[in-house]
Amino acid sequence: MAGSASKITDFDSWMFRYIWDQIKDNSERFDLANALPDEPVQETTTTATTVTTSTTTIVTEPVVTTTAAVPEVLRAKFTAEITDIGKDSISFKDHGTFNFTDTDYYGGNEQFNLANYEAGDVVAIEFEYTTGYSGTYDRIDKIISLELEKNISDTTVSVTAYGDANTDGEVSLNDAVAILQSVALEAKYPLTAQGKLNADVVDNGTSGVNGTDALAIQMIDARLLFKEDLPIASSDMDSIKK
Ligand SMILES: [Ca+2]
Ligand SMILES: [Ca+2]
Repeated sequence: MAGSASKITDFDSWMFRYIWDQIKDNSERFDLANALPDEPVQETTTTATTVTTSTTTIVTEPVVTTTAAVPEVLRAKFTAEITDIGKDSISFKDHGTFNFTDTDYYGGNEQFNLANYEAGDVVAIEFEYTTGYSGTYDRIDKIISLELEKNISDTTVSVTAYGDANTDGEVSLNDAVAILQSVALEAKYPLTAQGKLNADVVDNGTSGVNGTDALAIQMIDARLLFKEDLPIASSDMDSIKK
């Protein structure tokens, strides 16, 4: 019987021709142009496998590129003027521009918070930064040290109220406390540039801010002195104390 033998027989050939003739006679019923079988299924599978293989190869290439651009952590230390500062980038004169994209870099230490600085300030800074990350510039990851060498604001700030060290608009014992705290532990209790200017009430401009300034404010609270007496020379204060 046709199809059941392991070899193609004359009967098979005859059967095939017969069927083909029948189909041609009914050509209107069949799409003969597309009657031939598709590519053998096995070949199609082989082609698909090849495509898959080559796709895998293409995917591998960017991985290699990424590996070559592994970020590198470096350290920088210099004293320079801040020439420009935005919400996520800072430029130093002769030292380029860096990104800082989060708040972790200053570890909660406000002295290291770049947002507290402005263009024109001169800072001595040491920090770790990452190269080869996806941002525009190298990124500052951690401030090691940061000191303000020259505050651009110093030349523009003027006294708002002598004795108002905490700049709340009042002259009170709180100002004396703010002064004493900053004298004892400036890193933790710093006065603002404005506060420092207001706080130097005794021997203004020559003595800096110290315990004597706090004492003068305590004397105001005790009505031994008056706000209008400020600033005052230490010699005048001594005569009042006697
Ligand atoms: Ca005050
Ligand atoms: Ca003083």
